[in-house]
Amino acid sequence: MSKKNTETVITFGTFDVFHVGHLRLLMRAKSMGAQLIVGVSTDQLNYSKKGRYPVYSESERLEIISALKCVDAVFLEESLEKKRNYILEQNAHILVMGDDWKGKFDDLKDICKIVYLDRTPAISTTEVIEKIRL
Ligand code: C2G
Repeated sequence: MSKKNTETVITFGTFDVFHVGHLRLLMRAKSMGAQLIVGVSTDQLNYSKKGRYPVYSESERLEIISALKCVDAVFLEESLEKKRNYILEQNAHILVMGDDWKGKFDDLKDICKIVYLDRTPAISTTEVIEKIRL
């Protein structure tokens, strides 16, 4: 008899101008465990990292992500450096990130399993914004 997977998966992202690359990442993350918890980065974190605010506000992005069938819970990610605290607070067993973050969070492998998934090619929020601008 196979053992039931009861693991909690956690992932983080901005998920601005939500697209199919985001959806596929979240669906694959969910398929690795029983629950998927998503840390949605704050407007302020984006500003400090990218020098611009997201198109959709953090409350709109939270609302969209929390409505997805594959997502069980959401919270706001205020700082990239707080990942260890978030993982421990949420009792997560597996951290999933897209491979644009490959290697960046390997120092957390003492508290959870780390999996980097391939990004969906040829789609990004920046490209969608550019397409609409043209
Ligand atoms: N993604 C993907 N394929 C794409 C675009 C994005 O698989 N074509 C994945 C990213 O690799 C990431 C997730 O979707 O795992 C969210 O992407 P972003 O919103 O761009 O997240 P980012 O701003 O990189 O996250 O702690 C991380 C921060 O929250 C920032």
